[in-house]
Amino acid sequence: MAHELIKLPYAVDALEPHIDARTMEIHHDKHHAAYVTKLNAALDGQPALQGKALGELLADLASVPEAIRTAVRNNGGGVWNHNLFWETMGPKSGEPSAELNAAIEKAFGSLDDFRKKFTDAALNRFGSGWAWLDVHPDGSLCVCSSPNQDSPIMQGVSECVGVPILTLDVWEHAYYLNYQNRRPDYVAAWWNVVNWDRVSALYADAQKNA
Ligand code: MN3
Repeated sequence: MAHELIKLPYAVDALEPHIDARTMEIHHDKHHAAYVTKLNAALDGQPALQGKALGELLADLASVPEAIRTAVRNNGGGVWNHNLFWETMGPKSGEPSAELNAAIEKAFGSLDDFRKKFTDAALNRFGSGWAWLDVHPDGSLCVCSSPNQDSPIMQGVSECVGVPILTLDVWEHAYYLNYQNRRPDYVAAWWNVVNWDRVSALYADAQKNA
């Protein structure tokens, strides 16, 4: 069972002017596709691992043979993280559900305070990586960032562990064409395309599965 490149849930130009079509095209069709290809190459000849769902595989990297562990961590993380990234954006931003909003207020004080904290995590991530909003097993929320393609679902690897419900790619490939070195402008624009309906649904799921 090979892993597949998911389709974008909207047109490549749907997030304009905040994220331009050319960036979306290259990011999805080239960068994300390459992670899928390299993940499948790493798992070649490993039927037991190929049969696992990606999230399950990444949650238990210790069970992956050492010879391919780094390739699975980097490329599997690259596949999983981008899947969530595409899914939690959209042309219609909306607002958090009442339940999610209450959890945000409890953890951060207000939606604005949450935005500041998440933005800081995205801006302070040195080099390439991701910012995250995670749900802990007790339903509480936390914000963190990770380097490279690491993810909070990677137990024993990531410093921040939890169920991610929102993520932001801060690799330069995510913004360089339109924003060049201006990561703060990219992050500010990205808030306009956060798909709060989807993030709220993921929060509800994370509660159910806790
Ligand atoms: Mn990326």
